[in-house]
Amino acid sequence: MKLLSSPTSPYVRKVRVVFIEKKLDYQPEDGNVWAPDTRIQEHNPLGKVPCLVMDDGSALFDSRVIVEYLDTLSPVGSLIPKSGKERAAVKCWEALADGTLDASIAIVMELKRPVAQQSPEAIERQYGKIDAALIAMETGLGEQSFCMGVGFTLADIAVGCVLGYLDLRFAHIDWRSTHSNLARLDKKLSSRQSFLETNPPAA
Ligand code: GSF
Repeated sequence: MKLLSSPTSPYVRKVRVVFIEKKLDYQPEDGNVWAPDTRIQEHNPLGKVPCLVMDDGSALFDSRVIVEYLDTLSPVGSLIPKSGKERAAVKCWEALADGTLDASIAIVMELKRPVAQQSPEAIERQYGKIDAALIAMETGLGEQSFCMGVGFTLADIAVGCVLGYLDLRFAHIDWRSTHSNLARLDKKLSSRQSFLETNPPAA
């Protein structure tokens, strides 16, 4: 399997962490989907990474679909509960985390526009989503060892990728000083081989 990726994408990192946690092999293929000569749309019409290209040439996207598929490939370290409310709760954690990434990237993209075309209101609205999501994660995690309680799941991976992305692109947000539960989780995740191996390069 080939993973069309980029070095700093937090959605890509989520998939790479799952590959490593599940002890599954893959070939990373880093690229720049913004480059004029990108060929990403040969595999993902949406033009986005991550995109998993299977040995038969078929493609899977987006990151949620890919990680759900990877979790079925190996009995090693199940990351998503098989059914019911527990499964839905893990995927809701992932939706909360990915939505925080969506808001973060929306700000990054808005700030790339010429200043005269930037919308402070649009940026503020996205920051509001990030702030509310961090509070929800902090509260949901609480004093527990992991997001879902005692066991490590995809929820922790998704949240960990958000925290790492905030450190990469939003170093001015001192989330650790106001979200001590998340700071504890981040410290714990950062020592896992899967997070060590996928640390994004400095901005
Ligand atoms: C989001 C992927 C995405 O926005 C997922 O995989 O979960 N819902 C999707 N990827 C960005 C790179 S990055 O900012 O992480 C991407 O490929 N953007 C290119 C574009 O044309 O939007």
